[in-house]
Amino acid sequence: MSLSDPSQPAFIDLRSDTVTRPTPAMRRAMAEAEVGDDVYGEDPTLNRLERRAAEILGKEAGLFVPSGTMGNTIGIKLHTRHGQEVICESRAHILNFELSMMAWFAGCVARPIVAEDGLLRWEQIRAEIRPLGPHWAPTGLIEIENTSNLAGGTVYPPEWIEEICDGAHSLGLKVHMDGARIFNASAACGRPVRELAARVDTVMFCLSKGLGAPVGSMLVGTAQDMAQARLYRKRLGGGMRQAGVLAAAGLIALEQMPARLVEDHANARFLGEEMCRIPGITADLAKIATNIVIFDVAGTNLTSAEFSRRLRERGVLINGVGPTRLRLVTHLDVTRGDCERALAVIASLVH
Ligand code: TLP
Repeated sequence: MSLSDPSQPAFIDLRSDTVTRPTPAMRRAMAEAEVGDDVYGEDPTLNRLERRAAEILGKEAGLFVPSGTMGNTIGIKLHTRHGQEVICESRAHILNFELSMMAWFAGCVARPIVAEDGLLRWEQIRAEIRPLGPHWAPTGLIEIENTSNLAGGTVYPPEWIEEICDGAHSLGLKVHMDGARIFNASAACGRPVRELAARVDTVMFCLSKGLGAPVGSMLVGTAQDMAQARLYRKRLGGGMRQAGVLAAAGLIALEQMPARLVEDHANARFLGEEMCRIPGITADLAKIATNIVIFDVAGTNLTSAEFSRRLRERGVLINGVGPTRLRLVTHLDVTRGDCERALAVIASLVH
C-alpha cells in the first residue's frame, strides 16, 4: 500500500461521503451523455436532471450547481436582503464551513441557536425572531440542516419541520433547508424526500455525497425563485456549458443510489457499536441515525490529531472534529469488510 497517496484504493477513507468515485455506470453515462450549452438552456441531460430533481422533491423547478456551498449561498440570497439575520443552529454548515458566504454574498449575519442534536424547534426559533427596531437586525430567513452534519447525522422528525415552516410562514418568513444529506434523512425516517421538503421554500441537496456523483448539488423551489437563482449562479461564476457530462452521473445518483443508503447506515451503526467495545473510545449510540458517527477518544489519552495521524499510517483515514472527537462517514466505497478492517486498525492503536 502506498502510504502517501490517499487516492489509492488501499486506503479505507472514512473522512467523508464526498470521497466516492463515480461508479462504472456513471462513467459510461458521462461518456455517452447528450450535451448542449447550458448557459443557453440547451443541455438536454442537464435539463432532464433539473426536471427530475424538482419532481422527486415535489417542487416546481430545479437548478444544478457545482457545490452544496453554492446552492446554500444562492438559497440564502434568494430570501434575504442585506443587513438581515439568518437563524440557524450553532453547528450549521452555512455558519461554520462556508467561508461566511451569507455575509460575503447576501450581506447577512447568522443568529445561531444551540439546539440538542443540532435540531431546532419552532419555539426556540420564535424566541429569536427580531423585528426591525432601533438596534436589531431584522430576521430574514430560517435555515435548517437535515441531516445535521456536525451533530452526527441526526434527522429532523418530519413534524418539527412542518411546525417550523408553518410558524415561519405565519410571520412572513421563508425557510431554506440545507438538505445536503436529505436522502439519508429520508432513508432513516422512512418518509419520501418530497414529504420532508413539502413546506420548505427551497432545498439544497448534494448529488456528490451519499449518492456518489462526482460533482454537483441541486437547488429546488418555485420556478420564479429558480429563474432568479440562475442569475445568482452566474454571478458566482457557476454558469456551465456542456454540464450534461456531470448531469448524466447526477441522474444515476438521483434515480439509483438512494435505495442503497440503508447499507451505509447499517455500516455506521456497526462501526459505532464495535468501537464502543474498544477501551477508551466512546460514542453516543442512540444518536447514530444515518451514515455519520462522532466518537471520542479522550479515554485513550490521545488527541484526535494524533489518533488520526496514527490511523493514516495504517491506511485508515478519519478526521478530527474537536480536541478528542473524530467524525467518520460511511459511503458507497466502504464495504462491511472495510469496516471490519478499519475496526481492527482502530483497536490496534489502543492496545
Ligand atoms: N460537507 C463536507 C465538508 O464541507 C465538511 C463534509 O465532508 O461533510 N451542507 C452540508 C450539511 C455539508 O455537509 C456540506 C459539505 C455542504 C453543505 C457543502 O457542500 P460542498 O462541499 O459541495 O460545497
